[in-house]
Amino acid sequence: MNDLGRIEDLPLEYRQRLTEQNLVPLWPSLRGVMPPHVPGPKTQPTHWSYQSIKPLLMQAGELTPIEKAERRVLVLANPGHGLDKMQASPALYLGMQLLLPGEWAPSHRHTPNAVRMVVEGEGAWTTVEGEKCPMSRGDLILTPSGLWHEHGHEGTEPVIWLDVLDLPLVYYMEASYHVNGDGKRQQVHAGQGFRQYARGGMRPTPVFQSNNKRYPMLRYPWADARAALQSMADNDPALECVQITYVNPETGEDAENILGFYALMLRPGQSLKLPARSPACVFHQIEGRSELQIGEQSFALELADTCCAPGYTGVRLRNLSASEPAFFFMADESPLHRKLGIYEVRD
Ligand code: GTQ
Repeated sequence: MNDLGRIEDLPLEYRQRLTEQNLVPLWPSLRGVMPPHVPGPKTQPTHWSYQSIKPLLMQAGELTPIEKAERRVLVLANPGHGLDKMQASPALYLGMQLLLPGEWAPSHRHTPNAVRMVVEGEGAWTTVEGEKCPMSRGDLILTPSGLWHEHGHEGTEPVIWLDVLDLPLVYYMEASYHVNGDGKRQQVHAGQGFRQYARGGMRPTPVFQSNNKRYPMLRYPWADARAALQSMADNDPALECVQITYVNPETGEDAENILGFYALMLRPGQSLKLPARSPACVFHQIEGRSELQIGEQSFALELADTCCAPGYTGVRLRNLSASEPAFFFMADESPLHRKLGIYEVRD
């Protein structure tokens, strides 16, 4: 590779004249913005332990009333980007949210798309555009861009969930904003997408009414996702990667526009090598214990732990139990990379 000219090679007076006109010479920075063969990621492989997060989140519950927080969240920030950037990867934001019994996080809507993966506790719900979605461990609930949503809690124990948003990207696009509701509870209407679309391969027939909702399914119960994975594994004992994608049941496309969401099962004792792909990816342990090798680094994942892998990096997953399956929730930037035409699989 030939060496390109450095900024220091240019006379100071010339550099100053460029700056005055808001001009920059490309060649000293060309290799930096387009490095050879692989990008230079800021995203570092990072592990967040749920056992470490939980007491700090409970303490936030004592320190900050919900009225002073609106959303009581500790953000899982990737040190490679700087903690103040509040991002796990270029497009992924992760937060652990606590709602205490009787609390209410009022209705609002915002441009970033969000999902919730329920980690612990019963009795909370999220109402999305009038559809009340109960929150149980492992359930995935969508709150896509522009849809009104609020969280409430009628149970007796704290409820904690993982928020996954495309906030870093939408913020970078200078398109991130929110709108508050009228401070009242949403009117709840009858009908729930997870009942309407209760079985794969069957969708409601629109004889009198069209099924033209952009987001027909807002809650994906863990019981259904788990059963789908288990029956895939039973159906084909040779199937290496037992994984499902959360999709829009009307179109079969990704559930949201920018981030992709998946559940993955490792059989007892299974080790699985995922190829290096261009998008960054997040792994959250829903059941079991595992070891994750991301590039050269290894992490031990306990229940409800979360890990982030940069793009262009192979990931090896290993179930640490010889008798029980392990389950992960995953989120990645694949839909975005595909739309941009930059999606790649390397090996
Ligand atoms: O629950 O609506 O983690 O608006 C960040 C922003 C959660 C939410 C977050 C939000 C929410």
